[in-house]
Amino acid sequence: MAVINHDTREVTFKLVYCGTPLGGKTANLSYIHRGIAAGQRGELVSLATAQDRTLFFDFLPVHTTSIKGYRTKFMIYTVPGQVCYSATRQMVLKGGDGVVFVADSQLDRMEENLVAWQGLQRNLAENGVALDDLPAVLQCNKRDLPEVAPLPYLEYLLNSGPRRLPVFPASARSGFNVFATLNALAQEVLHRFHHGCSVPRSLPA
Ligand SMILES: Nc1nc2c(ncn2[C@@H]2O[C@H](COP(=O)(O)OP(=O)(O)OP(=O)(O)O)[C@@H](O)[C@H]2O)c(=O)[nH]1
Ligand SMILES: [Mg+2]
Repeated sequence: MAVINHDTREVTFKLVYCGTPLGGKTANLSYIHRGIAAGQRGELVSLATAQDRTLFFDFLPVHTTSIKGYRTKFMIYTVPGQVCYSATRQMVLKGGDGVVFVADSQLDRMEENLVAWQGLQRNLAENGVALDDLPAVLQCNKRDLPEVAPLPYLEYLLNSGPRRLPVFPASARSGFNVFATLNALAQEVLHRFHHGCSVPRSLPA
Protein backbone atom coordinates (compact mmCIF):
# COMPACT_ATOMS: atom_id res chain seq x y z
CA MET A 1 0.00 0.00 0.00
CA ALA A 2 1.43 3.40 -0.99
CA VAL A 3 2.65 5.44 1.98
CA ILE A 4 2.38 9.20 1.67
CA ASN A 5 4.49 11.46 3.85
CA HIS A 6 3.40 15.05 3.51
CA ASP A 7 6.25 16.34 5.71
CA THR A 8 9.03 14.93 3.55
CA ARG A 9 6.84 15.19 0.41
CA GLU A 10 7.45 11.57 -0.48
CA VAL A 11 5.24 8.79 -1.80
CA THR A 12 6.62 5.32 -1.14
CA PHE A 13 5.68 2.12 -2.95
CA LYS A 14 6.66 -1.43 -2.11
CA LEU A 15 7.62 -3.75 -4.97
CA VAL A 16 8.33 -7.42 -4.30
CA TYR A 17 10.31 -9.85 -6.46
CA CYS A 18 8.92 -13.35 -5.94
CA GLY A 19 9.49 -16.50 -7.89
CA THR A 20 11.11 -19.84 -8.32
CA PRO A 21 13.87 -20.90 -5.90
CA LEU A 22 17.24 -19.87 -7.43
CA GLY A 23 15.36 -18.24 -10.32
CA GLY A 24 17.36 -15.01 -10.11
CA LYS A 25 15.46 -12.66 -7.80
CA THR A 26 18.57 -11.48 -5.98
CA ALA A 27 20.45 -11.26 -9.30
CA ASN A 28 17.78 -8.82 -10.54
CA LEU A 29 18.25 -6.60 -7.51
CA SER A 30 22.05 -6.72 -7.76
CA TYR A 31 21.86 -5.63 -11.39
CA ILE A 32 19.43 -2.81 -10.58
CA HIS A 33 21.69 -1.69 -7.74
CA ARG A 34 24.72 -1.59 -10.06
CA GLY A 35 22.80 0.23 -12.79
CA ILE A 36 21.40 3.13 -10.77
CA ALA A 37 23.49 6.14 -9.77
CA ALA A 38 24.37 6.20 -6.08
CA GLY A 39 22.38 9.41 -5.54
CA GLN A 40 19.19 7.76 -6.73
CA ARG A 41 19.34 4.63 -4.64
CA GLY A 42 20.28 3.42 -1.21
CA GLU A 43 22.48 0.45 -0.44
CA LEU A 44 21.44 -3.09 -1.30
CA VAL A 45 20.81 -4.90 1.95
CA SER A 46 20.94 -8.68 1.74
CA LEU A 47 20.70 -11.36 4.36
CA ALA A 48 21.89 -14.62 2.84
CA THR A 49 23.10 -18.04 3.90
CA ALA A 50 26.70 -19.10 3.28
CA GLN A 51 25.45 -20.54 -0.05
CA ASP A 52 24.04 -17.15 -1.09
CA ARG A 53 20.44 -18.24 -0.66
CA THR A 54 18.24 -15.37 0.46
CA LEU A 55 17.35 -15.99 4.07
CA PHE A 56 14.87 -13.24 4.76
CA PHE A 57 14.79 -10.70 1.93
CA ASP A 58 17.00 -8.41 -0.12
CA PHE A 59 16.12 -4.74 0.03
CA LEU A 60 16.94 -1.81 -2.24
CA PRO A 61 15.40 1.68 -2.03
CA VAL A 62 15.21 3.58 -5.34
CA HIS A 63 14.21 7.22 -5.82
CA THR A 64 12.62 8.19 -9.11
CA THR A 65 10.32 10.71 -10.71
CA SER A 66 8.01 12.95 -8.79
CA ILE A 67 4.25 12.98 -8.48
CA LYS A 68 3.15 16.60 -8.50
CA GLY A 69 6.07 17.81 -6.43
CA TYR A 70 6.29 14.66 -4.36
CA ARG A 71 9.37 12.45 -4.60
CA THR A 72 8.61 8.87 -5.48
CA LYS A 73 10.44 6.13 -3.65
CA PHE A 74 10.28 2.44 -4.58
CA MET A 75 11.24 0.03 -1.83
CA ILE A 76 12.23 -3.10 -3.70
CA TYR A 77 12.25 -6.42 -1.87
CA THR A 78 12.94 -10.01 -2.82
CA VAL A 79 11.58 -12.98 -0.90
CA PRO A 80 13.47 -16.19 -0.14
CA GLY A 81 12.60 -18.81 -2.76
CA GLN A 82 13.16 -21.94 -0.72
CA VAL A 83 9.96 -23.88 -0.12
CA CYS A 84 10.41 -23.90 3.66
CA TYR A 85 10.21 -20.08 3.90
CA SER A 86 6.55 -19.68 2.99
CA ALA A 87 5.74 -17.76 6.21
CA THR A 88 8.58 -15.32 5.51
CA ARG A 89 7.35 -14.82 1.96
CA GLN A 90 3.88 -14.07 3.21
CA MET A 91 5.26 -11.51 5.64
CA VAL A 92 7.47 -9.76 3.08
CA LEU A 93 4.55 -9.64 0.63
CA LYS A 94 2.35 -7.80 3.13
CA GLY A 95 1.52 -4.29 1.98
CA GLY A 96 3.11 -4.85 -1.43
CA ASP A 97 1.97 -2.52 -4.23
CA GLY A 98 3.14 -4.84 -7.00
CA VAL A 99 5.02 -8.06 -7.68
CA VAL A 100 7.44 -9.41 -10.25
CA PHE A 101 7.32 -13.17 -10.61
CA VAL A 102 10.80 -14.33 -11.67
CA ALA A 103 10.48 -17.71 -13.37
CA ASP A 104 13.46 -19.90 -14.18
CA SER A 105 13.37 -20.67 -17.91
CA GLN A 106 15.49 -23.82 -17.66
CA LEU A 107 13.56 -26.84 -18.93
CA ASP A 108 14.14 -28.88 -15.79
CA ARG A 109 12.67 -26.15 -13.55
CA MET A 110 9.06 -26.21 -14.74
CA GLU A 111 7.69 -28.03 -11.72
CA GLU A 112 9.45 -25.61 -9.37
CA ASN A 113 8.04 -22.69 -11.38
CA LEU A 114 4.53 -24.00 -11.00
CA VAL A 115 4.89 -24.71 -7.29
CA ALA A 116 6.29 -21.21 -6.69
CA TRP A 117 3.54 -19.63 -8.78
CA GLN A 118 0.83 -21.44 -6.81
CA GLY A 119 2.65 -20.58 -3.58
CA LEU A 120 2.62 -16.88 -4.46
CA GLN A 121 -1.13 -16.96 -5.01
CA ARG A 122 -1.57 -18.78 -1.71
CA ASN A 123 0.66 -16.33 0.20
CA LEU A 124 -1.23 -13.38 -1.26
CA ALA A 125 -4.58 -14.99 -0.45
CA GLU A 126 -3.41 -15.47 3.14
CA ASN A 127 -2.85 -11.70 3.18
CA GLY A 128 -6.33 -11.15 1.75
CA VAL A 129 -5.05 -10.15 -1.70
CA ALA A 130 -5.87 -11.72 -5.06
CA LEU A 131 -3.07 -11.76 -7.63
CA ASP A 132 -5.63 -10.59 -10.19
CA ASP A 133 -6.05 -7.35 -8.24
CA LEU A 134 -2.36 -6.56 -7.88
CA PRO A 135 -0.02 -4.95 -10.43
CA ALA A 136 2.17 -7.85 -11.56
CA VAL A 137 4.73 -8.74 -14.22
CA LEU A 138 6.09 -12.12 -15.29
CA GLN A 139 9.81 -12.32 -15.97
CA CYS A 140 11.13 -15.44 -17.71
CA ASN A 141 14.72 -15.31 -16.55
CA LYS A 142 17.91 -17.12 -17.59
CA ARG A 143 17.20 -16.83 -21.33
CA ASP A 144 20.99 -16.82 -21.86
CA LEU A 145 21.16 -20.53 -20.98
CA PRO A 146 20.96 -23.21 -23.71
CA GLU A 147 18.25 -25.54 -22.35
CA VAL A 148 15.31 -23.19 -21.88
CA ALA A 149 11.60 -23.74 -22.36
CA PRO A 150 9.93 -21.84 -25.21
CA LEU A 151 8.21 -18.69 -23.98
CA PRO A 152 4.73 -19.88 -25.08
CA TYR A 153 5.18 -22.92 -22.87
CA LEU A 154 6.12 -20.80 -19.85
CA GLU A 155 3.13 -18.61 -20.57
CA TYR A 156 0.85 -21.62 -20.86
CA LEU A 157 2.09 -22.75 -17.46
CA LEU A 158 2.08 -19.43 -15.61
CA ASN A 159 0.12 -16.89 -17.57
CA SER A 160 -2.98 -18.45 -19.06
CA GLY A 161 -5.50 -17.02 -16.61
CA PRO A 162 -8.15 -14.46 -17.49
CA ARG A 163 -5.73 -11.60 -16.83
CA ARG A 164 -2.61 -11.86 -18.97
CA LEU A 165 0.42 -10.36 -17.24
CA PRO A 166 3.07 -8.43 -19.17
CA VAL A 167 5.90 -10.87 -19.93
CA PHE A 168 9.62 -10.21 -20.21
CA PRO A 169 12.22 -12.74 -21.33
CA ALA A 170 15.31 -11.72 -19.40
CA SER A 171 18.77 -12.51 -18.19
CA ALA A 172 19.53 -11.07 -14.79
CA ARG A 173 23.13 -12.14 -15.29
CA SER A 174 23.68 -9.96 -18.37
CA GLY A 175 20.99 -7.44 -17.44
CA PHE A 176 18.82 -8.14 -20.48
CA ASN A 177 15.33 -6.74 -19.75
CA VAL A 178 16.01 -6.30 -16.03
CA PHE A 179 15.12 -2.60 -16.13
CA ALA A 180 12.33 -3.22 -18.64
CA THR A 181 10.74 -5.58 -16.10
CA LEU A 182 11.11 -3.08 -13.25
CA ASN A 183 9.85 -0.18 -15.33
CA ALA A 184 6.78 -2.10 -16.48
CA LEU A 185 5.82 -2.86 -12.90
CA ALA A 186 6.58 0.67 -11.68
CA GLN A 187 4.43 2.14 -14.47
CA GLU A 188 1.53 -0.12 -13.60
CA VAL A 189 1.83 0.70 -9.90
CA LEU A 190 1.91 4.44 -10.62
CA HIS A 191 -0.99 4.13 -13.03
CA ARG A 192 -3.03 2.32 -10.37
CA PHE A 193 -2.07 4.97 -7.80
CA HIS A 194 -3.15 7.86 -10.03
CA HIS A 195 -6.45 6.24 -10.92
CA GLY A 196 -7.38 4.55 -7.69
CA CYS A 197 -6.20 6.93 -5.00
CA SER A 198 -7.45 10.30 -3.88
CA VAL A 199 -4.05 11.62 -2.86
CA PRO A 200 -3.15 13.63 -5.96
CA ARG A 201 -6.40 15.51 -5.53
CA SER A 202 -5.59 16.21 -1.88
CA LEU A 203 -2.09 17.54 -2.51
CA PRO A 204 -1.55 21.13 -1.42
CA ALA A 205 -1.98 23.57 -4.31
N1 LIG B 1 22.97 -17.99 -16.50
C1 LIG B 1 22.22 -17.25 -15.67
N2 LIG B 1 22.35 -17.44 -14.34
C2 LIG B 1 21.57 -16.66 -13.53
C3 LIG B 1 20.67 -15.71 -14.03
N3 LIG B 1 20.05 -15.13 -12.98
C4 LIG B 1 20.57 -15.69 -11.87
N4 LIG B 1 21.49 -16.62 -12.20
C5 LIG B 1 22.24 -17.48 -11.28
O1 LIG B 1 21.33 -18.34 -10.62
C6 LIG B 1 21.74 -18.54 -9.26
C7 LIG B 1 20.64 -18.11 -8.32
O2 LIG B 1 20.42 -16.72 -8.47
P1 LIG B 1 19.80 -15.84 -7.31
O3 LIG B 1 19.64 -14.47 -7.82
O4 LIG B 1 20.56 -16.03 -6.03
O5 LIG B 1 18.40 -16.57 -7.18
P2 LIG B 1 17.26 -16.26 -6.11
O6 LIG B 1 15.96 -16.37 -6.86
O7 LIG B 1 17.50 -14.99 -5.41
O8 LIG B 1 17.44 -17.49 -5.12
P3 LIG B 1 16.76 -17.69 -3.64
O9 LIG B 1 16.77 -16.36 -2.96
O10 LIG B 1 17.59 -18.68 -2.93
O11 LIG B 1 15.38 -18.18 -3.93
C8 LIG B 1 23.03 -17.72 -9.08
O12 LIG B 1 24.12 -18.57 -9.30
C9 LIG B 1 22.94 -16.68 -10.20
O13 LIG B 1 24.19 -16.22 -10.63
C10 LIG B 1 20.56 -15.55 -15.46
O14 LIG B 1 19.80 -14.76 -16.00
N5 LIG B 1 21.36 -16.35 -16.22
MG1 LIG C 1 17.59 -14.52 -3.41
